[in-house]
Amino acid sequence: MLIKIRKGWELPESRVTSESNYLNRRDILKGMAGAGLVVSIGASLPFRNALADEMDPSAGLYPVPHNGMYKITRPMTPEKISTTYNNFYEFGSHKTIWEAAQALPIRPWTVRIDGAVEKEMEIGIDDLLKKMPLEERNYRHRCVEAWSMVVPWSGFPLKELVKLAKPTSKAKYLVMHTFENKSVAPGQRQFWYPWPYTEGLTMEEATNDLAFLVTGMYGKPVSKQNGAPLRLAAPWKYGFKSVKSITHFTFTEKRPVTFWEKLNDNEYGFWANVNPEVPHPRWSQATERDIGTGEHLSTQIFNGYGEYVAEIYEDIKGESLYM
Ligand SMILES: Nc1nc2c(c(=O)[nH]1)N[C@H]1C(S)=C(S)[C@@H](COP(=O)(O)O)O[C@H]1N2
Ligand SMILES: [Mo]
Repeated sequence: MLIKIRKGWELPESRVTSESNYLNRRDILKGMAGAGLVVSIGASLPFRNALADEMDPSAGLYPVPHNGMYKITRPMTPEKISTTYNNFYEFGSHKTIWEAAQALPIRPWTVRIDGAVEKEMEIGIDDLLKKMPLEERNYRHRCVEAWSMVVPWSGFPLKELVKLAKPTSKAKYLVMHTFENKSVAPGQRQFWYPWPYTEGLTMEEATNDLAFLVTGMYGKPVSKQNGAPLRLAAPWKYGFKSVKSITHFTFTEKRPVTFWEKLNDNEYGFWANVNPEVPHPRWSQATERDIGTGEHLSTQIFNGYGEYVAEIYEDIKGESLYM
């Protein structure tokens, strides 16, 4: 295992606060690697075992430099919770899909970029990773179901992918699709869902600094259940916008109808910006439960990221911006 030593300025806030699971596991792994124990002990770790990390060809890229711009005042969610309490309907409609998701093959993984771009392209995930400036950011994540977490994601700004794609003036939206593979994803055999999972952002949203493509978490490659090898984090919007395991980006003139919108446009819209004052038709959005601490917290407008994104919406009239 390639171990990089961080410089002082790269230290994440979690080192100085309390994310003990994150730190302990890393230190333990380093110790094990030194003692040549990774393979034998790794295979028995319950969640994301060291063996899997070793086999991911991107493992040596992490940890990446920490970007401390996005401050978090809550404890980091322990890795064993954020990797075992998930929404990923391709693998089932309950929270414990982490084991089923291990069936997803994540290499080779080709990403297609097409639509209103200068030149359509296909690029392998490891070649894409080489071209992109990887960094770590601690982000809050707020699910529309009123639970939330704080995760140290690694990845690169979505706007860097937009730059690579060179969209034409016709591009108004960036649409993102998840893989389609019924043989490994039992949920995709349920024909009443509008597969593939599809999400979209306006170009202004996609090129906002906050929009982030995740390739890692907790200083390692992102787990399959959390959307390996490439997922979105759009932390000012409800979690369902943050599409996992992306294989296809397409730039369009027309607004896409997204997965949840197709299923129920009364409850899940295109915009889905977090707002404590706009209830879901079946429940309040005023508070949220932190899945790490169990605490109930007041939900913030734009999930607390208004300083970065509120101005995007100032001139948009007649749209349901908060559902
Ligand atoms: N492809 C795909 N992406 C998805 C989902 C899904 O079911 N399929 N669920 C979404 C929802 S509702 C949430 S809250 C987040 C959950 O991300 P997490 O499991 O990393 O917490 O993923 C989002 N991305
Ligand atoms: Mo969600």
